[in-house]
Amino acid sequence: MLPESVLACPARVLAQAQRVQFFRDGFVRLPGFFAGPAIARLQGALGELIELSRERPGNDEDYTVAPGHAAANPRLVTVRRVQDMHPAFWEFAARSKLADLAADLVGPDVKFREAYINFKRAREGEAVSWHQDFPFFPMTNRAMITALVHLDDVSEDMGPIAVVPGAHRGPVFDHYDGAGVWSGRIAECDEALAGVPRALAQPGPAGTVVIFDSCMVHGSAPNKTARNRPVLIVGYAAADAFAYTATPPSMYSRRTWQIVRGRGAAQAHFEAVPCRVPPDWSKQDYVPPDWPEGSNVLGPKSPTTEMGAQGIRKDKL
Ligand SMILES: O=C(O)CCC(=O)C(=O)O
Repeated sequence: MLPESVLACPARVLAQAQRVQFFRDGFVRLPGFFAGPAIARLQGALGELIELSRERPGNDEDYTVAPGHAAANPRLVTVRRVQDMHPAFWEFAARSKLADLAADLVGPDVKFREAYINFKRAREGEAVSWHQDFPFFPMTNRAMITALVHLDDVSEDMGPIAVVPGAHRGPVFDHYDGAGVWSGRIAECDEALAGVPRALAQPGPAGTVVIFDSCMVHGSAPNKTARNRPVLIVGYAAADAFAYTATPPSMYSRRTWQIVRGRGAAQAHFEAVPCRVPPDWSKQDYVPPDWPEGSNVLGPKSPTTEMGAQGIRKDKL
């Protein structure tokens, strides 16, 4: 759906002015969108995933850990596919008002893309390079969005997500380096054109949601504080947006592209979004290890894993 058609559908959780703002600026920030109990449930689930990580000695398909990670001292960088790791995260991604928010921005038929948590540990959590999401998994149209949910209070000096207002209306930048190798980031020489100097950090209390367009230029600074910055990242797309390249194995789950609002699409909607295609993710790592903290280093492939009765993956029970 094009923005005019989305805006013509009744809003579920946003004011119409906020939807208009989203299409104009490419993002919207909703301080404290989720109240205490919803965030407390996610924090509890996160605590369980941290406990599970004590049994994981190093990087694997679910966890990326920092050097020194040990059972006695979990040092997590990223937990992937949290929708499969704990039922609270799937419930949140599929049944909470986050999916309604997605429907307000991509149209009533919404599919789930992925969910993961970036920790950005106290004093150690590094910057995330400037990038756009679209070139990682290009779609037949641009109605794909990413929501960051603050699982704790995030101040300016904790490395909150930063976005460049209006950058989604500019070009999709090359995410390869000068030698033609995938870098997963906008080249430094393109940063000014991408508007990076105008980027605005998006701090906020726990429960804040920052949601942005797939072509938004975004990144984040290091965490300079003594507190961790756990953020849940959930991606959605319009039902009629179809990926035209392989789904990265590090993202794949049986829930990838599952409809969470409305109905599936009988036809793809096509919109020209010129974009250099990413590498074939079925054959190479999602992002090279030179990304900060190796936070997207690919673990062993595990495309599907059966779920146990509690919704926690069987290999974790
Ligand atoms: O954790 C962050 O600050 C940014 C996350 C992000 O942009 C990503 O994972 O693509």
